[in-house]
Amino acid sequence: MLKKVQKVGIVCYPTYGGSGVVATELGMSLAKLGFEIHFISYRRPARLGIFQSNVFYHEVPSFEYPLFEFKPFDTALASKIVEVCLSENIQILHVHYAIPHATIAFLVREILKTKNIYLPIITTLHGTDITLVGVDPSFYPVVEFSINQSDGVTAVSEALAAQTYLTFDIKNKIKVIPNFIDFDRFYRKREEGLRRSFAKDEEKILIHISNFRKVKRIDDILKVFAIVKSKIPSKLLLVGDGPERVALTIMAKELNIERDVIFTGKQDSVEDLLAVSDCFLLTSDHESFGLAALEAMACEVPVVSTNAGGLREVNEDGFSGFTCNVGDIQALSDAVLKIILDQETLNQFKKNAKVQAQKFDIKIVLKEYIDYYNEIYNI
Ligand code: GMT
Repeated sequence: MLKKVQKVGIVCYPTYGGSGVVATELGMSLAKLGFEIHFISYRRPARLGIFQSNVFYHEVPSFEYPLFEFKPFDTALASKIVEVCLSENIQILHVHYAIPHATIAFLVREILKTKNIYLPIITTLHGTDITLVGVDPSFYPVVEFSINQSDGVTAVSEALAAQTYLTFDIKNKIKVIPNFIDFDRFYRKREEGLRRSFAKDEEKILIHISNFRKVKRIDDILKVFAIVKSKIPSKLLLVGDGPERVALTIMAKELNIERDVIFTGKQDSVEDLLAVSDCFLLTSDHESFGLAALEAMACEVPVVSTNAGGLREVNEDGFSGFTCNVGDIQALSDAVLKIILDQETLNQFKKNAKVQAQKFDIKIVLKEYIDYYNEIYNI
C-alpha cells in the first residue's frame, strides 16, 4: 500500500528570481489541493500572499556576531529546517536551486537520521545553479556531491537536464518537470486604458521582463528595438530592475530611442503589463526555461527569443513566436517585424502563443510533482 505525501517543506530563495516564483506558486497550488505546505526562507517569498489556508512560513533568523565577516546563513537555515521538520512532521523536503539548498538538505537529512527519522529530499535544478554558479570551481565538488545525494532530482527542462549530465558526474536520474502557468492569474485582460498610458493607438508595444542581469543580454533588446522602431511606430517596456539598468539607460540615449523606452521598475502585477503588449523579447545567452516567456504566452503575447537552453522547449519556433541564435540582432529584429507588421499575422501569433502556453497548464504539471513526491516518499 503506497503512503501518500501530505506535509511538504519547501526551501527557496524569496527574491524575484524564477526559482522562487516556481517554488511559491507550486506550494500555494498544492495547498489549495489540501497539502500542508511549510515554506522555509530568510524572507517571505515575493509571491506568497498574506494568508492562505494550509500555507505556513518559517523565517530563518539572521545572526550577527563580530567574529563573522560572513554570516553563517547555511548553518542557520539547516537548524531552522531541522526544527520545522521535527515540529511539523514534514514528510518530504523539496528544495529549489541547488546552491546551497541541496547541500543544506543533505545535512538536515543526516541530522534527522540521528533521531531515527529519514527525510527524503527532492532538489529542483533551475538553471544558473548549474550553468553559471554551479560550474564555478568554488562550488563544483559540493554541488555535484549534493545533487547525487538527493533522493529525487528534477530539472525544469530537457536542456537543463542534459546540461547537468554534461557538467557533473551525476549518478541519479534527473526527472524533467517543466515550469507551469496558472491561467486563473495569467490571461489577457482587456486593458485599453493602461495601453493608452504607454502608447498611441497606432504604436505597437514590445516588452521584456527580468532581473536585468548580464545573462539576459538586454542590450541586444535595445539594438533590436532601434531597428524595429525605424520600421513601425512602437514602444518598449522594460520591466524589472537589476545590475544592468544604469548601463541600459545610457545605451538607450546613445541609440536615440530613450523617449520610446519605458523603464517601469519592478512590478508585481506583470500580467497587467503583458495584457497590453504585442511581443515579448527574451535574448538571454543562457535560459534553462524562461518562465517570463511562458507568462507572456499565457497572456497571448507572442515571443521572440534566443534558442538558448530550454527556450526552444517553451517557445515553438514559427508558432508561438520565433527563436534565433544568441546575439543575432538582424534575425531577432526580422522575427519581431514578421509578427507585428501585419495585424492579421499578429492576431494569429497571439492565439498560437496561448495554445502553446496551455501545454504548461499548472493543472497538468502539478500532478507530475504530486506523483513524483509519492514515488520518492515510497522508495
Ligand atoms: O534567470 C533568472 O533571472 C532567475 C533564475 C533563478 O534561478 O531564479 O531563473 C532560472 O530559473 C527559472 C525558473 O525555473 C527559469 O525560468 C529561468 O530560465 C532560469 N534562468 C536561467 O537559466 C538563466
